[in-house]
Amino acid sequence: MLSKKLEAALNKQINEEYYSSYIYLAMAAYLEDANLDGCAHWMRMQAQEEHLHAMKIFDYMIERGARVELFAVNAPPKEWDGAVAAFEAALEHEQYMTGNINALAELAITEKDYATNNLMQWYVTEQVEEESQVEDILKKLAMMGADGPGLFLMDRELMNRPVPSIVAGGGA
Ligand code: OFO
Repeated sequence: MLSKKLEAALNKQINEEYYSSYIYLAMAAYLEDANLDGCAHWMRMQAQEEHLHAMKIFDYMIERGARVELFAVNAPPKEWDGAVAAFEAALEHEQYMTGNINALAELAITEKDYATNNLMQWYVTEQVEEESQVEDILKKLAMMGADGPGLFLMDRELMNRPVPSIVAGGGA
């Protein structure tokens, strides 16, 4: 059984993951509108990945006999000041998510729930990858130039992002 505190915190995190999915979908819509199909594709894939992050917690809670509760998802912003600003906002968002995950891992340890801590360690590793991926895109954009040919090339590269999947206990 999960403690009531952890149950509430995990339910909140499911909502945070859905908000993440929503904000990336909003960025995809914004970038589609700017004719940056590759950047938009990358954001769509990220939105799908966040859905998988939410479902991994959902499935874990069911397995532990906890009660999943779904809350309303806040509306994300609609506009950013260009592709670089959208990726900067993505990085900022991932840093915020890392803070949430760290707090959950800490709570699991305080509650002596080592299985939940183990699950959270998966997310801790995942967050390192998530932040690093966006940082990498931002560095490349800074190197190649964030408008004109640089952005055009980056847009083509980002089109190659594969559809995410999470295998049991594994990564996305
Ligand atoms: Fe992008 O983060 Fe989920 O957890």
